[in-house]
Amino acid sequence: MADTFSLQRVLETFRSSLSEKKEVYIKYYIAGWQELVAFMNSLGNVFSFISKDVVSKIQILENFLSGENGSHYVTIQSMVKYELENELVDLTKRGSHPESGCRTLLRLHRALRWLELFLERLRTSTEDSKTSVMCSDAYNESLAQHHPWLIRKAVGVAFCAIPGRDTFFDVMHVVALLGESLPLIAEVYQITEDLYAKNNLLELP
Ligand code: 1PX
Repeated sequence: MADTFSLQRVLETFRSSLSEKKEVYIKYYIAGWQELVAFMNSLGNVFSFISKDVVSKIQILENFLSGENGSHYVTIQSMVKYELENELVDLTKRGSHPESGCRTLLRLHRALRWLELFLERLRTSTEDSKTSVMCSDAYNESLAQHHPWLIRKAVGVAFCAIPGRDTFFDVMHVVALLGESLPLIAEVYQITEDLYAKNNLLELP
């Protein structure tokens, strides 16, 4: 399965997620995540607790998108507006909307930052760099701040099973593409980050 992964496809999917007005289409945003999940699954069972969580979050967003209010879930911008205006978000503690689109997407958004940091490390790494170290450094700098101790421990175990640098480059095919995909992922991340910051949504429970 690993050889069917292409960073090119991830790149194209995230590129399609940006509208001309720099809004982010949820349909393509989650499609990008689906590609990443497929890749993670190919790495082995150690990662399945991580990919299960991503899959369940993708599913929540897909359900909104195909549901009766789907038209409000076309972009991240329209989702935020709709859910806030209709009080569909638990803002400070979990209550009647524990699985809002806003809080669900926020989890993926934070993980996108991990990906950005990891790929940047991979891009600038040298032959003797260790992927497990790049992974955990990127994790400590991003997602770890939002995870309790037990999850951080489990994640630490998974990191030990990460394939080496050569495997990553083999699987990703085009090293040069990293330079191209990073700014794009960073842009999607930054647009979402600014939107969430403007609406005070960065700490949703
Ligand atoms: C070319 C390289 C591609 C690598 C692709 C791999 C993409 C991995 C993305 C990981 C996404 C993790 C999403 C986590 C979302 C989350 O924070 N969920 C937690 C909170 O959710 P809740 O609903 O309870 O508020 C949840 O508790 C998470 C549990 C699972 C642990 C997540 C650990 C993430 C570590 C990221 C490192 C992945 C290593 C992949 C190896 C390539």
